[in-house]
Amino acid sequence: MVPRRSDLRSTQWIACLSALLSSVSLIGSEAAEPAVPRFFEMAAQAGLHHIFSAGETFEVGGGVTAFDCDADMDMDLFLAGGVGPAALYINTTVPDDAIRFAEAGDKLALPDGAAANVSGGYALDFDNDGDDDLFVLRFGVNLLLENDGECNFSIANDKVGIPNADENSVAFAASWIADRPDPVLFVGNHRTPESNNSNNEDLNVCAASYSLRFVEVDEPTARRMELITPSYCPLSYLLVDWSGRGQFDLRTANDISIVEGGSSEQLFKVGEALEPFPQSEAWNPPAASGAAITSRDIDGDGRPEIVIAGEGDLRFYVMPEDGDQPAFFEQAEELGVTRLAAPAQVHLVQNWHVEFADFNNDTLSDLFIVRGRRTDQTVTNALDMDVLLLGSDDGKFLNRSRESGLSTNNFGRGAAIADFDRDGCQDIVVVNRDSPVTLFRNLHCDDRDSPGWLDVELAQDGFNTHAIGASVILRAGERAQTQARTIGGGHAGAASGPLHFGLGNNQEAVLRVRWPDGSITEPIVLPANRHAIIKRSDQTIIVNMGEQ
Ligand SMILES: [Ca+2]
Ligand SMILES: [Ca+2]
Ligand SMILES: [Ca+2]
Ligand SMILES: [Ca+2]
Repeated sequence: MVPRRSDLRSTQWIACLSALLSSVSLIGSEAAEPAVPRFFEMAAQAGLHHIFSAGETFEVGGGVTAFDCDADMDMDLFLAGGVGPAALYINTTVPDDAIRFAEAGDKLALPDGAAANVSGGYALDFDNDGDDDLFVLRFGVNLLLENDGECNFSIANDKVGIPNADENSVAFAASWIADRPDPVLFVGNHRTPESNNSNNEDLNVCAASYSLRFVEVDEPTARRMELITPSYCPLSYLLVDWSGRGQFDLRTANDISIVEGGSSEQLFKVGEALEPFPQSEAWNPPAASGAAITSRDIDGDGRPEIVIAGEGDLRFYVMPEDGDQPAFFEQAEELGVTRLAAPAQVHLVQNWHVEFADFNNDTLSDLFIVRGRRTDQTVTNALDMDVLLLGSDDGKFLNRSRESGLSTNNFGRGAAIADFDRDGCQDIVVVNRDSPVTLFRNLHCDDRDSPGWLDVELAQDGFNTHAIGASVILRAGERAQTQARTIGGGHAGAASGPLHFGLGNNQEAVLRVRWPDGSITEPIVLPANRHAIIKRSDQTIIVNMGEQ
């Protein structure tokens, strides 16, 4: 028998995985075929016209942030432009109508030249006023853009001590640590600007990466820069609660092709300082191969799995339930996520953004991977096709790229997944190198009988207004789902918004929130198909169910 997904809980199971899955084809699977969500590309129709131009400089990068900069619950977009200008688009979608965006680059109010040379960006409310601000990753001086609450931005670099130096930043993460009111920022740099623009291999060196944090709460300008070292040209940072206990450590995805002799992926303990995990604590660093990271608890044990996408096959790291050390098992082969293109040429595949989401709302997480050749690659178009993998009941993933209509052969880079028309189904925006952005509307919720869903937005008084570092543990029917609210991951950008849960045929879900300080709410029962806001105010939990 093939184990049901909810039973995938023990290390024993992991040990047996290969044997079990290799027998699937012989005994046949009882798992139901997942419903394939269909997507419709509508960027131009939605008024979204934007190109990321790589030029000679942007061998990597090309991110997009989806965030709600005017607090109207519609997700807006900040898009990197490479050698061209970055763009801001405001979501002007009217309920029950087609997705619409309005270009609003003037609201970025950037001085001459500063809108160009943007690799990506991430949203965070750095000043704790409730509005998401923007950290803009650049080939040049990075920018922190403060939001006035109506998507009007102004440069606030001095408020957090952003270095006034040229960088080549692609990776970013942020979190609020301990009782400090200000976030710690993690900035990952690729090649040094000199090295990036030179054909001289002797100059092929990774720039320094660093974190920025306050030293003294009483001295708001006193920041400490701490090097994240060694730095192997990271392309993505993600804070991962690998133990399932609310302690988020920094996982890096590093570019495969830079460091002579090879480099490894990294995991840093995040505390009062950053410390690389020693191998003596079961952290066995794999060789670098990453362009993006995503994380989600796939097997329902409350521990996150991690997927790293880069050159070649995906790497799918499973965290055993009872481990108290970061001893991940690489299980890509067993889970069916290798050789997604022509087998003989798989080493040529360049994956960029990767992200878990439940696109068909069946409670099983799916996986979306953006692909596109690098500027120096010549490969067949088939290897540029983006990939949709649907989670299935037996724990494996099924490639349904073509059937979904998602697969295009643009040279994709970054992406953001969000519900842009708030119909309950997750849509996707993809940044493409040297060709227009694509916007895929998910048609799955157009069917009246489609499965239920729940969007959960977290808020709290005081600092860390969006409860970064919180987790939502939700049960719908038999299946437990855990999602963490983090800033980071993806390729040079990600969505910052509500956590989206598919509920399958369940009419309600029971959830608990583990807040960043570790306190856990009593169970909250919520009906399906709502955009719920759960706010903690003076230790009182306020649930706003939103309209149906
Ligand atoms: Ca908005
Ligand atoms: Ca703010
Ligand atoms: Ca699914
Ligand atoms: Ca949608």
